[in-house]
Amino acid sequence: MTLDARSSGALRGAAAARLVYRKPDVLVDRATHYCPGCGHGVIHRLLAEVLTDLDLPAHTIAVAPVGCAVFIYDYLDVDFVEAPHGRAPAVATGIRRLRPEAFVLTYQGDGDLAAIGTAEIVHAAARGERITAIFVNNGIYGMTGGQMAPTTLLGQRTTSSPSGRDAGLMGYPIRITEMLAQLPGVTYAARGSVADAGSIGRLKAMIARACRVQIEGGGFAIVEVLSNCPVGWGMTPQESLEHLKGPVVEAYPLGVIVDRSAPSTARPAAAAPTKPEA
Ligand SMILES: Cc1ncc(C[n+]2csc(CCOP(=O)(O)OP(=O)(O)O)c2C)c(N)n1
Ligand code: SF4
Ligand SMILES: [Mg+2]
Repeated sequence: MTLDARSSGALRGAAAARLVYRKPDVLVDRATHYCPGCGHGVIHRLLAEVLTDLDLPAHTIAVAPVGCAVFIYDYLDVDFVEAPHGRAPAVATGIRRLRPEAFVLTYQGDGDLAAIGTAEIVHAAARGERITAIFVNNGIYGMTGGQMAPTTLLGQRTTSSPSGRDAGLMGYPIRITEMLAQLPGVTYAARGSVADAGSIGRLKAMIARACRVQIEGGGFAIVEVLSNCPVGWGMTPQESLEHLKGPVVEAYPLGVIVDRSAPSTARPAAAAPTKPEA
């Protein structure tokens, strides 16, 4: 084959090439510190995609958590403020008040949001703060060595419940997103999962909805993400995804819990009766 024939073949191949995925610029091109198979990286990528799709990166002020995702500010190229553990909603409230035009995003784990910061998240939701909260429920305190969290399943072994979580001694798991959803200040609350491709697609739609609620002037919006912590759960990444799809989803049902931004499904009011013609 001549050089000309080879290069024209390459050109035809190039013309036929179809772009199927492009890494959003806001997702920084570096290796993460997460353990192999950890769900945090998937959630970061979805956030990068949604922020890009909605043209939000330049307007975003995000609040970083304490926990395994503490270095999220190294992976997403948006402005960040680091909050003490549990205090992201309070820090986000301050940002909201000072920068009413900003897109305000919080990212917290379950130890962070559902234990150490219970008061902050409840009151931010009750006030209907116009923020978008990402709540990563991996059922454990990942960063500090796998201690029990409020979300830990009954019977689950952790480093602080080595014989398994016993309701009599340690209480029941908390479905905090359902609790928050009762508050009228909460415009949108949903729970998704990173267990498989289909779930990840649905989760992306939930994150996009929670961001749009803020853009459209709604109140507090939260997406709980059921995520895996293979190291803290003592499982391989594959086993942890199966566990996520089974017992975890059974305890924490997936779907939209409340959407007060949705157009009313009530039938339009009937037209006022008119006086019959004489
Ligand atoms: C007020 C306070 N209490 C405790 C800690 C210690 N601490 C740091 S990370 C962490 C657990 C984080 O768990 P989680 O929020 O679920 O995040 P994950 O690592 O599981 O993603 C704890 C207890 C702290 N830094 N500050
Ligand atoms: S300890 Fe768990 S949550 Fe933390 S990086 Fe490792 S797998 Fe992820
Ligand atoms: Mg956790």
